[in-house]
Amino acid sequence: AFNGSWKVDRSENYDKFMEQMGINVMKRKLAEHDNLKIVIEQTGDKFHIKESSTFRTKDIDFTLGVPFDYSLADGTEVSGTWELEGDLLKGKFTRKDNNNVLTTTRALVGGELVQSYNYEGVDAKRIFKKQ
Ligand code: MYR
Repeated sequence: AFNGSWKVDRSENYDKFMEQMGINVMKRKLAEHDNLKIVIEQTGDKFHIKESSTFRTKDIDFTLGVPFDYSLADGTEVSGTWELEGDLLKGKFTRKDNNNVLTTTRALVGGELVQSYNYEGVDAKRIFKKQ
């Protein structure tokens, strides 16, 4: 159900979230307009994700419940896991530089893909439309 090509349409509180992540204002301004697109291909419990934005293109492979490494667009490295709970994808990732935890979820809401983020008490959302 998550399968498809998704393009970011709008964000909520993303600037504050990135600020909490320690990202400077110049990078935050660029990141607000990153034109993020993700292509999701799920086969059983395996996911292949193609991420593209003004910053980079990246291929990510993971299996539900199996930890993997990922670097954020600003170079911050995290390690963690996605799990499926009902219709909700739940991710829990730990920053390698300070051991703080970033949680994130993906859900389908009214035909849109809603990705929520939490880091150190700050919540944000990015909402994607199917292409
Ligand atoms: C994926 O499923 O797309 C790859 C794994 C995602 C890991 C966690 C993503 C958090 C991204 C937060 C970006 C915030 C930049 C400050």
